[in-house]
Amino acid sequence: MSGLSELDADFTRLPALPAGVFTAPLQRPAHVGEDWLEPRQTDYAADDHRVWDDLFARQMHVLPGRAATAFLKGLERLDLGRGGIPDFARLSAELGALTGWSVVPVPMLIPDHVFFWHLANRRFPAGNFIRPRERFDYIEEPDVFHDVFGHVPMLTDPVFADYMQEYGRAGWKAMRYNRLKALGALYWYTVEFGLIREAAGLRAYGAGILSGPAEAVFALEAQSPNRIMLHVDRVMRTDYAIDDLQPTYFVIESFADLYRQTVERDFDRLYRGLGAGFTYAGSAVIDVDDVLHRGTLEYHLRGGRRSGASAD
Ligand code: HBI
Ligand code: FE
Repeated sequence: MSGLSELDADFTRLPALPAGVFTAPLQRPAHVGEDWLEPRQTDYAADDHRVWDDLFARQMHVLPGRAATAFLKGLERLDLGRGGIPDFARLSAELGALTGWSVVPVPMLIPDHVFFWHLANRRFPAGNFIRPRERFDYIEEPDVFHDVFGHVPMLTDPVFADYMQEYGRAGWKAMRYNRLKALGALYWYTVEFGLIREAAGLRAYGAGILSGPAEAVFALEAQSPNRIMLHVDRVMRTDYAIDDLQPTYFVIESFADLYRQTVERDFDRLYRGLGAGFTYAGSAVIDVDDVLHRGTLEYHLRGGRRSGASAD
């Protein structure tokens, strides 16, 4: 068996975790079942909808000329700027007609294997709540703005939509080898913080970049970060920062190339050769890298967010 995912796995029902697999113990709220889905989307207050509108307006000052063409097209096709937090049922009907994906509400971070199972079934689990105004700029857990504004537009792209499903199927193979950390790095450096080379220049397609106010400019224009062409084996060995700007961004040629890299690589062999930890620091540049920009790493050398370093 090769490729990223378990070819013979049946994902119609939530599979049992294989024996000997270690996962983070999350406490499941009493009102959700094994699938961790909310029975229905929250009724939001009027100010919740205004928070969405204000976040949306702020991003639209930053993203033209910086977000990937596929992302901007997706925003428009789903009309995510029509006002207020989108209704998941309506959004799912529209997205379903384009690529067969739906958006389902979850209360919080859900366990990896449940998250992967939803992706394998072309369901995107989205945070139900929206950040309070007091935490407008920075949140630790993904809310409905990060999840829907940041992730859902890319699911209108047919190739990216297939990549996400493949990724979900891949989770189960990674768990069998206890190499979820490595597969998580691939998610991080593509789905959350990925850049793509377009004819007009570099653009961002990662939701972590596109849903925040500062990272698009930093990722694309600052001297500080490295920008390196993405190779699947390389990124799966690379550590990442979960609570700060990235020291390195990885760039893809196209979504078709990303998809091809992940389905052609024999992940059983890759996992057998990987250690339990990461080989490369997030800031490392190695001799085989195809480097587009070698960063000064000034932001991180100054101590990053903790030290109040400036991001320009
Ligand atoms: N849960 N709600 C939610 N959102 C995520 O993005 C998410 C998750 N659980 C696990 C998870 N992501 C990871 O498995 C991936 O980031 C790799
Ligand atoms: Fe995310």
